[in-house]
Amino acid sequence: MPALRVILGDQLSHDVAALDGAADDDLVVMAEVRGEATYVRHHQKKIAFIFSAMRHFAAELREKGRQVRYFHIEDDEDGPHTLRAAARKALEEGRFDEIVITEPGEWRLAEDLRRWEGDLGVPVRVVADDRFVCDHETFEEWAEGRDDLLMESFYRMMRRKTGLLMDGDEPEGGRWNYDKENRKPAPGGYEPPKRIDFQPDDITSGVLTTVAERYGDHFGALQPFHMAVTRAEALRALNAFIGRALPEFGDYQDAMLGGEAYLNHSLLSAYINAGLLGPEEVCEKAEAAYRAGGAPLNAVEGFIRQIIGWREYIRGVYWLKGPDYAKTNHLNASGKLPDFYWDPEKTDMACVSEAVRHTRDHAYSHHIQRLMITGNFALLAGVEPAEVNEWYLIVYSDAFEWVQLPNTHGMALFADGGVVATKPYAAGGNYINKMSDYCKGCAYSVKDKTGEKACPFNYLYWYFLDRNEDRLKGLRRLNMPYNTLGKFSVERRNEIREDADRFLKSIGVR
Ligand code: FAD
Ligand code: DLZ
Ligand code: SF4
Repeated sequence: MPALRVILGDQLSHDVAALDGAADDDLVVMAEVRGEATYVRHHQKKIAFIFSAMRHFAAELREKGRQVRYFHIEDDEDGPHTLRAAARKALEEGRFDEIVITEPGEWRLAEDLRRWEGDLGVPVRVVADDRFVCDHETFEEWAEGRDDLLMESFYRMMRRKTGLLMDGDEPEGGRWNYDKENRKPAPGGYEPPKRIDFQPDDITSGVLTTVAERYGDHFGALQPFHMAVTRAEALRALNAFIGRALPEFGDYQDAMLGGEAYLNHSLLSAYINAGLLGPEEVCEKAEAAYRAGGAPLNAVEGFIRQIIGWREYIRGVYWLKGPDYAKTNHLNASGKLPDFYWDPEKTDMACVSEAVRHTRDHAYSHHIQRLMITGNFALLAGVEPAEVNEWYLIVYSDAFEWVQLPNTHGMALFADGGVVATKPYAAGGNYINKMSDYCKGCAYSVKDKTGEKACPFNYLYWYFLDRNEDRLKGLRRLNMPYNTLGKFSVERRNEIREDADRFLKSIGVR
């Protein structure tokens, strides 16, 4: 008897493991379901991207001769509301002797899958997701017995494993990491490369109408919609990035510029995470550009490190630590997420307003905005990790829990007590002023350290160190700021506490 082969919304790769060895009479099941579209109130653009990419992928499967049972969200009144219910409905419509599914990217669905066999009455075969460079066993072996899970050592293992940017056994150019060269602010008048605006076809237009009707009250701008929704389009986006933006990707990786959402970033995360592009093919193209003299080593190494280093490492941590990871709250943060995370007009902080505006308009903001603006602010303000995690899962088109959670909970909030980061990524206004042009147009003064007009990042930074002294003072990499704080007078410390308290109350964190 044939098998049911279930493909999830982020498994849109023609070589996905659930399709390995598929017979002609096997049935592929894909389902747009309200359970997935609303378990958190995803950004409208994120839902549109996933539904449109799913519909295009199903059409491609049919063109290749596969039989596909596709559940559309428009038929949701009478249709299944969960992925398990979709599988049940497909089973009722034919005779199948097993379900094959690629392991999902979230604990929530992995746990649900454990109930499928008993509930549906057919064997369920869950196959490993081999679209990653590092499998679970390799990551566990690497992590075993280590005092700390330093990304850099994991990354070197991945370089050796893939052979990317290797010169025999040595790293290309003699160094593993060129990060020091990748911290330049963008010069005044810098014009970032142009991006391809993909125009919605009939399928995407239909999805946009449906999303507007059903999820129009979710956060974010649905229009204009210019994302790639097929592998062919994603490949065009990749090639355009390699040709236009990669050469200066390294230089301006940490930079921020008013009005510029993308700078030299690749915008490929949503496509890689959904399965339209493979992580290794992306890195191979970047390496080929370097070998052909089209991009410098600092840019290409920096880019490849993000993918075979950070991305694989983050996934490893998610599965290694398990569902309890999200329950940690090392800094005991309990504040409420300020309203301005949902509305950029509700804050006078130019940097935060800009990051939230990009997030609202594009379901995207680049790494430094996520880490050093919205993440840093939530860290300094002491917002409860669960609220921050949910925000990040909702607002970005590339957000799936396996990648969102360790980045937010660990890297940005230090809520895991230092699994992912060796110290909190906390910074005051000086850092933001150095790496951006935001402060020039801000209602606050980055030079002022205390008082009504002072940049809130300034006093919140010291207040953060002050209130977490017991938990953080022993960290070697915080010796310098704690030495400085130690020299502050009692009056100055009190002034910082008063400013912070006043400000946090005014924005509803307390
Ligand atoms: P580029 O800057 O061009 O980087 C190239 C690629 O490297 C990305 O496409 C991505 O695949 C990978 N990458 C880079 N950094 C990371 C990282 N830290 N973890 C995993 N992959 C990385 N990334 C997500 O894919 N989904 C998320 O939900 C997500 N949430 C984040 C939350 C916070 C608080 C932070 C600090 C980072 C988060 N990231 C997340 C990582 C990173 O910010 C995004 O991958 C990146 O901004 C995507 O834009 P890009 O494709 O232009 O990336
Ligand atoms: C994020 C998402 C959304 C919005 N909708 C669907 C859907 O309707 N059907 C589906 O199969 N997947 C969807 N996804 C992705 C899943 O929620 C989930 O995040 C991933 O499959 C986990 O790896
Ligand atoms: Fe942000 Fe402070 Fe600069 Fe304003 S002054 S943009 S709040 S860092």
